[in-house]
Amino acid sequence: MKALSGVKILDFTHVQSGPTCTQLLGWLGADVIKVERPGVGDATRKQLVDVEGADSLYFTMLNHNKRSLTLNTKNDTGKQVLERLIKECDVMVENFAPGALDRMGFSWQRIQELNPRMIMASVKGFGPGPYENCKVYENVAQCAGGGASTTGFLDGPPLVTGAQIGDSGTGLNLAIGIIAALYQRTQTGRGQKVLAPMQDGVLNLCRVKLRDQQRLARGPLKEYSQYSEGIPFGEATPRAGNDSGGGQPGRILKCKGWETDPNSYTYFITQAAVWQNICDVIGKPEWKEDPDYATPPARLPRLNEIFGTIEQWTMTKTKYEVMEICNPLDIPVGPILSMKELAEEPSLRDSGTVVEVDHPERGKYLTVGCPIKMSDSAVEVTRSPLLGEHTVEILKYVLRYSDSEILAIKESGAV
Ligand code: CAO
Repeated sequence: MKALSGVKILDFTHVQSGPTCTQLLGWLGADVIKVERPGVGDATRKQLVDVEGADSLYFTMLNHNKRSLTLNTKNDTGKQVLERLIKECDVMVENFAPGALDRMGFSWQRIQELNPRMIMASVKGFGPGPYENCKVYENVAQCAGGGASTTGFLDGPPLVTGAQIGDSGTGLNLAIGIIAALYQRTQTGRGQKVLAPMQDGVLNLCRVKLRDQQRLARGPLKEYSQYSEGIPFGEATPRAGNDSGGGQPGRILKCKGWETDPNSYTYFITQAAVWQNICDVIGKPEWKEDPDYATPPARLPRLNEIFGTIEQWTMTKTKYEVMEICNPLDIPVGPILSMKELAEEPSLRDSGTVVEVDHPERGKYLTVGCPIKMSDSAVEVTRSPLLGEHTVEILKYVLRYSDSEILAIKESGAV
């Protein structure tokens, strides 16, 4: 028994945003049936290929715990099979370009006629408005949602982040919407439409920058480095480098070995509550009582000097030593961990956050496991399906077609 046992998902998703959502639902126990175009499949199967002839890591890492059914939904027989799937499933998830489902003949109205309990969940690049018909990929969403304009350094161009907040972030929003709609359906008996636009998802994650946009109207943002550097603010929330987005100033500081190791850095937060400990650790006990340093407001115009002094200390330690010294003193610090270090970290393997999976075409590989841990719904990560691996199984046991009907479906070219 898993949290979503018994829930059937008609998974029409591709690339990253939608598959993130359905993979999470699969981890939580739903039966996820991924519908793919015969002979082609999800485009990511063959993108960024590293093992010739095998599904790419891009695909496998987004499609665990799913079954694959090939179906040409533009073929008449294929449409009939899709109708049966819609009647059979609880949730349909898609992230096609705007209008693609309508063009296929499956508008929301038609889906409701076929199954009034159906929850129809979509990722789109934009919500209603001037850009609603646009196709969108991750970095477009990061740019249009406020992420890029507020990321990077003041003297450089806008930057996108490696965290896939537009795709994977929006996929998570969609999953929350679906689970809420499933709960509401237990009261109303009706399905509903769930929409998660990528621009909305990114902006939602950038809320502290919208906060700062409004604070800017009332004066300079004193916790930003540019304030202590005397650089005037413009009209919009500026890029803030590695400044902390909260009320406790923080920076990325060099650690021992930074000259050769690009990740020999630590994040260091000068939390007000532990200022005394910080002064002792960095060898500046006199700052504890000095009115120029003793209080958070007094420190704001001096952040460059303060972090410069702290960095003189962190440069004498490795990023791990900084952790070991600061953690017992309650000083919040964090090492900059590389992907290599994360992949090799035993505790992340133990917790199921990084998982090794075996695949018939590519052998063993690493993937991320479920980031949510539940005491009564354990997650086992199972490998992604090969294209059409479960077509016959689904036609026979989920849709209850007879052997002769399955033969006819195959002969029609629908699967
Ligand atoms: N059988 C028959 N046709 C199928 C099919 C199937 N099983 N599955 C898909 N198709 C068809 C669609 O109906 C569509 O046909 P039309 O153009 O004739 O309507 C066609 O395949 C292509 O679909 P698409 O437009 O969604 O795909 P694309 O590669 O051109 O665009 C993307 C990809 C991601 C830009 C677009 O889907 C999109 O904007 N999605 C919404 C936003 C989103 O999720 N973006 C994140 C992607 S991850 O970075």
